[in-house]
Amino acid sequence: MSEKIGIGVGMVGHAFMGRVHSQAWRSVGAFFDLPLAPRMAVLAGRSRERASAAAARLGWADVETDWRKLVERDDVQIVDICTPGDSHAEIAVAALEAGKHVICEKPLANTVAEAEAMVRAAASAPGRSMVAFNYRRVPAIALARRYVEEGRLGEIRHVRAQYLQDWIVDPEFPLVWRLRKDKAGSGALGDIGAHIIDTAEYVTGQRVVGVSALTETFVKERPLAEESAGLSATGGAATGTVTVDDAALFIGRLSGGALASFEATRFATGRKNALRIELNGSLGSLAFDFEAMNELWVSEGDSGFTRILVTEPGHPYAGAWWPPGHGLGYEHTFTHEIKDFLEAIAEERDPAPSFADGLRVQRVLAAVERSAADASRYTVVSEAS
Ligand code: 4PW
Repeated sequence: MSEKIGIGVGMVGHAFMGRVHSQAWRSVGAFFDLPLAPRMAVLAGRSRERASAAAARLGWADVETDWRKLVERDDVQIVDICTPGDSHAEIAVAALEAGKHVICEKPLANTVAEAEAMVRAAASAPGRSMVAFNYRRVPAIALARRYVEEGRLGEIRHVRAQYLQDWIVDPEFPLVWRLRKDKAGSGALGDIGAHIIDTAEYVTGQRVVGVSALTETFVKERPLAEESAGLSATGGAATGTVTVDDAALFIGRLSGGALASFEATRFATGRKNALRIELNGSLGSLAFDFEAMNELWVSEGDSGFTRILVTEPGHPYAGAWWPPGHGLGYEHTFTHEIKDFLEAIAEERDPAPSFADGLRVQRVLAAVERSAADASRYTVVSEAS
């Protein structure tokens, strides 16, 4: 074991993402030999009562009710932003200006202008910054990237990316913040579509350079949310208007010449968290589905697809955990993300994905929305009845 240097963490927000990030901060040092030892110094939440209860449960030493106080504290060197998108830019810019390192949940911001401000702040600040696209840290996805980098798939011609969920299929499911443009920026597009854009770019090493899109809001009015936790909620009798997309479909061209299709929806009945990606190259293919996240399917030559169980010590991240075949879960992707972030800070280099990577995804999201809103780009075959 090398000598550890303590580093204080302040986390803003303690809902779904706050819980899973807490788990990562708590466990990362127990499984990875890191130069920095995170101290879970302070949690910020608007209600002192709820933040204190969360801090006690999740392992944070202290509580603030104003994120600005957290950002100013001397015992905080890293600010972890786990709030809805409408506050990302303000918190991140303030934290960077205060000299902190920043990790921020995805999508980076609610608009391209906000994301640009974050990139500017990151470029002129001493702290390191990272956007939390955790699915890059699924061992099978990191292994897929290794395959592409090694040239085993040849030239990539097709990318098929989907992120399918079904938690809002019921029209009585309440209008939670993820369904409000003012809080979330966009709907399925930004919340889960952003992940498949990042995953496609990461695995292929190519950039999305153009898109053509359709979006839809299937349920336009919903009960107002009274209580919500994670992806579940209860609502009352009053209703409100859904101001984001329920589903976004788009095709795109990647910088290396691949043709890509993307589908992000929360209306894929029966699909709970199916982040899927398939690549077809001149020498082979690979396929992944998060619902079987320890598996990568690979086709080389004319063999058809065979399954690799991505739990071997030589596979990305896997060796730090359990013996082969024992498998990892959702929470480990965040532990891996925090591990990579801490290593980058210690080695004084920029972590990936950077805020600039997050801005690039933000530009794709904005292009999808522009394309979907442009009726001239949609060719009518016959009028829908
Ligand atoms: O991984 C996904 C997140 O990025 C989760 O399934 C839910 O959708 C919560 O936020 C997004």
